[in-house]
Amino acid sequence: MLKTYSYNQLDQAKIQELTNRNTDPNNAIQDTVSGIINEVRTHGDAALKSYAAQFDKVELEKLYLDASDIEELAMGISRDQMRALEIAFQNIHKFHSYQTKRERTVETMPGVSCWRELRPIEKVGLYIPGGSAVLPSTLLMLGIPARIAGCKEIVVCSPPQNNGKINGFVAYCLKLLRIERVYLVGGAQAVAAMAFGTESIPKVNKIFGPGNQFVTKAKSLIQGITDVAIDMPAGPSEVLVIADESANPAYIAADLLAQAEHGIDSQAVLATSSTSIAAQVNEELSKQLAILPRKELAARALDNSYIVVCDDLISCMNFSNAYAPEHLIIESDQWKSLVNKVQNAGSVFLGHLTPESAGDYASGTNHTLPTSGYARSYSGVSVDSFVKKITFQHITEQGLEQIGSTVEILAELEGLQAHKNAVSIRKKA
Ligand code: HSO
Ligand code: ZN
Repeated sequence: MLKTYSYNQLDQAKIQELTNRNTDPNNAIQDTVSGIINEVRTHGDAALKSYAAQFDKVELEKLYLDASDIEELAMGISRDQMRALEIAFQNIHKFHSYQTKRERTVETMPGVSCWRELRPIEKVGLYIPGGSAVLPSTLLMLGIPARIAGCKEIVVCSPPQNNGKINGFVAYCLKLLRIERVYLVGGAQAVAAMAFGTESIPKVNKIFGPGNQFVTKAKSLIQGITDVAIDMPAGPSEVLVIADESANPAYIAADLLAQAEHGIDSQAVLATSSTSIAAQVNEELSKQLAILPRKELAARALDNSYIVVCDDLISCMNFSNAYAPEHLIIESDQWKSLVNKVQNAGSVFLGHLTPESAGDYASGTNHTLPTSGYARSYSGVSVDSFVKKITFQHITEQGLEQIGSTVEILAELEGLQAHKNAVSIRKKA
C-alpha cells in the first residue's frame, strides 16, 4: 500500500516536503570521493588499476578493450537482441538528427548581420554504469547525439566485470556507434580519470552519464576544480503518473513498478483525481510486485513512494509541476488538454498506450533526464548537450554608419574610451 495524501489538505510546507528529494543531505560521501579524485589525479593508471582490484575484483593489465575484443563480445548476443538494439539505434538516431537545424542569419540593422553556428565539443566522456543493472541503452542515448554532433573523440568508461570484460550488449552498442575502444573503469575513479586524464585515458571537455551516488558526487566535485563540464546534476530516477477514471489501474501499477525496479532510492508517484483508481492501483501493485525478479528493490522504492488524491486533473498537474518529475505519464483520455499545462518535467508520455519504457529504450527520445527537481531548470540530454553555439557577426560600411554612434555613446557612458575609438577610427577611414 502506498502512502496516500489528499491534495486539498496539503499545506505549502507539506507540498514542499513531498516534492523535496534531497539524496545526500549530510554530504556523507564527499570525503571518500575527494580522496578517490586526488588518488587518480596524482597516480593515474596505477590508481585506476588498484581501484579495479579493490572495487571490481579484477586485476587489469591494461585499462581498455579494443575493437577485436569488442567485436568478440558483441558476437555473443542473440540475433533478436542485435535487431532490437539496431531498431532502438535507428529511432534514437532519427529523432536526434532533427536537432541540428541551422538558425537563420538576422540583420539587426541594415548591414549588421548576426548568426549562430554549432560546433561539436571536441572530446566527450561517456560513463556507462555496470552495477545492479547494466544499461546498454544509456550508451545509445549518449553515443548517438555525440556522433550526430560530430564530437571528435568519444571516450567511454564502464566498470569491468570480474573477468576483465564488459557486457556483450554494451559491446554491440559500441559497434553500432563505431567506437573502437572502451576503458574498463567505473565509479568516481572513471569521472576523475576523464576529468584529469591519465597515461591511458584522455582528458575530456565534458562528462556525461548517470551513475550511483559516488559517480554523481564526483561529477559535481570535478566541476569546481577543472574546466570540464558535466551534462547535469543527477539523482535517483523517478516517475510521476497523472491519472483519472479513464485510466487502467494495471497499466499504472506496471509503470510505477518499472520505475521502482531501478533501485531502492527511486521514487514512483501517482497523482489521481479518482479515489477508486487509487485503491485499484494499490491492489495491482501487490499483485504485480509479487512476481517481479527485482521485487526486493522495487518494494523498498515503493516505501519511498506515494499517491496524491486530487479534486481534478488540473490539481494533479499543479502537483506535478511542483514536483517537477524526471518522467511524467498522463494516463487520461483528456491528455491533449493537459499538454500546454506541463511546466516542469524531463520527458512526458501521453495517453494510455505510451509507457515510459518506450522512451527508456526505443521510441527515439533521450532517457538521460533531469531528476531531483532539476527539471525546473534543466533539459534532458540532446544533440544540444554535445555542441557549443558560437555567435558570428559581420558589419558593412552601411552597418557601421547605422550602429556606430550608438556604440560610441554607450562606450563613453561606461567610461571606456578605447571601446569608443575602435568604432570612431573605422568611421573616419
Ligand atoms: N528510466 C531510466 C532509463 C533506463 N531505463 C535505462 C531502463 N534502462 C532513466 O530515464
Ligand atoms: Zn527506466
